Amino acid sequence: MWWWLAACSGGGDVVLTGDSDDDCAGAETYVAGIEATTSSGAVVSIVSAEPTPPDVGDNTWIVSVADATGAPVVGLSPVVTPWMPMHGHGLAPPDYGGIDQGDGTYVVPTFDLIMPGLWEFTIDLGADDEAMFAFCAEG
Ligand SMILES: [Cu+2]
Repeated sequence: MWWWLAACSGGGDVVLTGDSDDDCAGAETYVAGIEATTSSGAVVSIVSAEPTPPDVGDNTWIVSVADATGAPVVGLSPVVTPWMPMHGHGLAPPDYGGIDQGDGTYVVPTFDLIMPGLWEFTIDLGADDEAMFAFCAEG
């Protein structure tokens, strides 16, 4: 399959077997509403993910942002950046800007996870105030 090579050429220690157990060490188990806290104390939550759990192919997320007291934060421009740490690559385009729904939720444009394995998702609220999730795309 061409995309294995396209995605991972030059990636060094690339595992191309179908056994993803080792590939996904460190992955979190996705549940709706899963939370991560940024360095400033904001709480980022993935309130819905289609498909559930995140998987190879097109994914559409809705995330929410709340402050440390739980109050919704509006007016942000959160940016989601998927990354495969074991392969040293992301996606093209690399970044997906969440669209403010005005109630503390943000719709993330569809992104296409191009291969199975461990994906990290950095969500930058601006000024490098980031939360991160890590999920296994089983494929
Ligand atoms: Cu890869």
